[in-house]
Amino acid sequence: MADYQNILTQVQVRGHTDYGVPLQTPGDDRDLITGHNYLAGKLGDAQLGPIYLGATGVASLLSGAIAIIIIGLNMLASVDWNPLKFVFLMPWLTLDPPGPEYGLQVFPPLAEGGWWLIAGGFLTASILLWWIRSYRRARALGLGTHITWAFAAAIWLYLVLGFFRPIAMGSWSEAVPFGIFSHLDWTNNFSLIWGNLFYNPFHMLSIVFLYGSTLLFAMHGATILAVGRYGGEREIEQIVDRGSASERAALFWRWTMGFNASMESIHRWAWWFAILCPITGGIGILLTGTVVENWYEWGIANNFAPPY
Ligand code: 07D
Ligand code: 07D
Repeated sequence: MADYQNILTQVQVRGHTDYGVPLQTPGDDRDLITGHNYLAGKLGDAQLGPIYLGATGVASLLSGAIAIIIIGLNMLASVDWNPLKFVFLMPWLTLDPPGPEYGLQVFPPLAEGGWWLIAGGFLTASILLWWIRSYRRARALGLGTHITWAFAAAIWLYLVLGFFRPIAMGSWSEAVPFGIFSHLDWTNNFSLIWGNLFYNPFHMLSIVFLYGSTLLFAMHGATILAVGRYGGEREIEQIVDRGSASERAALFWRWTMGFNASMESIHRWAWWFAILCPITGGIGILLTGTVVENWYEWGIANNFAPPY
């Protein structure tokens, strides 16, 4: 019998089709289409489905598809409808927001940012509908809504970048373009225009939580894998057991650094680090150009940037 089951072991998590627990909300019937896939079983559970679409799921996918089609057609038009160029030049293609002359105008000419606004509207609707879907699915299963609120943290940064800050600055031209390299150029220019984002304390905090998240994820993932041979993936139920994987994992960290997170608190640490990355980041972006014009000069004025 296999004693633990995870990536890179030869064990496939594959049993009889499992349709899941009965739903707690009446009328929430599920699609019963399921299947099994060998490659999926290499990475996680081999069972695919049943997937729940529902009204918000369908509406979200539809809005997302409209956004992608609008972006794609605009990109295709920019290479004279040449499908080969569309594929090979993809990283350089872009759909830009309206220029500064249009301010916050709701209907700028389509070719001069109008399509960007429409695509952005559909993309935002799609993301918000997906958020509602994640909330409702969690509730239907009787779960907490931690995943939904973590997603909301990412949506906060997305909305600051493309909606709240442009409104605060009085121009859609402040928003991020839709494009692979164009959004990198935007990011670089943003830092240059507003005096070096490195001196923005909220960019610093966001980096702290970004790096911290990877560190915590590595520590926790590694710890559980290391005690997998003692059934460590049963984390919570072992919390008070002696001699268990859980106790060994805790002792490892107390031996090496004097302190251990508990089996429950490590997940809270990870959750807070992850959500604080885009939360602090969004605050930093919102302050830029609205409250602080130049982060380097702000750093000098506050005695932490070097006045060369
Ligand atoms: C691995 C989960 C899967 C998600 C993936 C992304 C799209 C976009 C759209 C062609 C970790 C799917 C991508 C649907 C296709 C068109 C029009 C998540 C995983 C695989 N960025 N960014 C990328 C987005 C911003 C920055 C890559 C989105 C800000 C830097 C990808 C947003 C700033 C670098 C991408 C967004 C910024 C990237 C890989 C939204 C500051 C890179 C992302 C909606 C935060 C990296 C060429 C990834 C890269 C990269 C998507 C916003 C900076 C295209 C959807 C404006 C510095 N970004 N980004 O793996 O390789 O995320 O770029 O806000 O170096 Mg970005
Ligand atoms: C983008 C949240 C929104 C995404 C959502 C997902 C879809 C598609 C589809 C899966 C990522 C929607 C998904 C639509 C799904 C499929 C199929 C989260 C997003 C809702 N920086 N920087 C950060 C570093 C510099 C700049 C954060 C490091 C330079 C700007 C992060 C360095 C300049 C902004 C970070 C560095 C600069 C940032 C992003 C080093 C450029 C931001 C956190 C070592 C020259 C953003 C306050 C995040 C921010 C941001 C890291 C350097 C510019 C911590 C490590 C100085 C303009 N930077 N940066 O989670 O919040 O993003 O800043 O040099 O806006 Mg930076």
